[in-house]
Amino acid sequence: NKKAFIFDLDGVIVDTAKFHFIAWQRLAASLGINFTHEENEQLKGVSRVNSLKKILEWGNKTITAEVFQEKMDQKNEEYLDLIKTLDTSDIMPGVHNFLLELKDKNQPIALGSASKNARPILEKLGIKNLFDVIVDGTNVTKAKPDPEVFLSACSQLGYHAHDSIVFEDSVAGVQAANTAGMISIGLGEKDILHEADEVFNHFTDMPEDYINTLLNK
Ligand code: B16
Ligand code: MG
Repeated sequence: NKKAFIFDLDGVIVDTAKFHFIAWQRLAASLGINFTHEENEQLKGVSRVNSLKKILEWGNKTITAEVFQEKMDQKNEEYLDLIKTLDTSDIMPGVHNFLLELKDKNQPIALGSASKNARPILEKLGIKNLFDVIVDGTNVTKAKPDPEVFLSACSQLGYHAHDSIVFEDSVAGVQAANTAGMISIGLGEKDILHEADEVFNHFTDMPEDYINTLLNK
């Protein structure tokens, strides 16, 4: 009995969401835009370019294409600076064990992230070799909630969408998994991720033998 296990990166494997938030907040401030926590929720899982478009929209602001590119670079530099010291200790609770258990059960593992920084981050965390397939922001053309990233991951693993399970912390990502016809497991708050098939605060909150439960779904 096998399934394709597909993991989002930011907010699922590692708590980089808070660093994205700080970097976007500074960027928004540099444009004279106030950026809230609620707005940040809506940017989770959303690509860099679409995130900046939304911030400008919310702030009622237009900038030239040149400045737009500058601001995207500025945000990423800020973000890279914030995540400089990431290491194994920054892996979210229970994730490492969950991945090792999957390996032990010979289950295929993929990453499905919108981030263009996914590979260097997995390397910093020391878990890149656990992934059979990595699909990230450098491989896809359509951003979440489009299912492209997850469909690409499952087909590269050689699985059907209905035999795939996605772990996501973002509304856009849960929608992408659902649209693809995959099982969606939300990591975070139930009221925000209510579209997911099941929601847990952390991997450590999953019931014992949850992997077997999932394999029998
Ligand atoms: P980057 P995920 C997403 O990663 C983040 O949730 C989102 O906040 C970020 O803007 C996006 O990646 C792009 O990231 O600027 O590093 O290319 O959650 O899909 O792993
Ligand atoms: Mg995420």
